[in-house]
Amino acid sequence: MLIQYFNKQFSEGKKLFALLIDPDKHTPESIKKLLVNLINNPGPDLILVGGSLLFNGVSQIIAAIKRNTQTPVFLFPGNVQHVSENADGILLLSLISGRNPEFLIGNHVQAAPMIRKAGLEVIPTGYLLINSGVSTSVSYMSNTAPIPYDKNDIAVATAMAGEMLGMQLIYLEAGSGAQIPVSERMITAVKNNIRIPLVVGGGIKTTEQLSKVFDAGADMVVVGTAAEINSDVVSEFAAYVSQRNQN
Ligand code: 1GP
Repeated sequence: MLIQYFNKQFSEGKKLFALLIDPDKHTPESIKKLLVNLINNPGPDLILVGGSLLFNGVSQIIAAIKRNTQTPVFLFPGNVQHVSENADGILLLSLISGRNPEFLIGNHVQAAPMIRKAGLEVIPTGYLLINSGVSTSVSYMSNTAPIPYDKNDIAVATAMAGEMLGMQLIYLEAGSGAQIPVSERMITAVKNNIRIPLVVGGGIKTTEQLSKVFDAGADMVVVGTAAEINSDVVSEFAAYVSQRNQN
């Protein structure tokens, strides 16, 4: 189980880097180019595939990813249509910052039989959308309001509730393409109040930002947009994490 391996890494203070691939931004050919470039370089620890709104299905892209890398591929679903047996597992997101029952249980009920049939590893994930100053796709598509940027107490209480409900990860999400990532203060406040690993994503574009988010307490960081703009950041970020973990 990948979560057991990850938990062991986190218990040793290691940091992990996940690459988010949006199927609408790639073709099987561009995926091959992206991943072949990583063969002799450090790569991500995990590849997530998904998005809040997709015009393309996820299965074809996952198949292309798996032809070109051994890195585990997990679904990062925006809704029930994004389940695919080609993946190794799924971050089963509960949008606990919101109050829309469809993203707390409705989609999960519809997806459960498909997930079980596909034999996917399931990682229950408490997903908290944090306001990053602009309206995001995930907020609009999920019809939920994000937690205000500076309301650390609300984020802490929500993450604690997620842990108490049995989630195995807490994910602080500023939204794909966010202008600013989740604040370091909020990351630290949440990290200090939960006993499960903390994932942070949204708006991380530079190694300096990556470093600050890890320093604040993130165990795993998810990067999507920066890698779409410049694919070299994938090996750059992976090399940074690898070196950091050796120190
Ligand atoms: C979005 O957290 C991820 O769900 C990644 O965000 O695309 O801004 O890196 P970016």
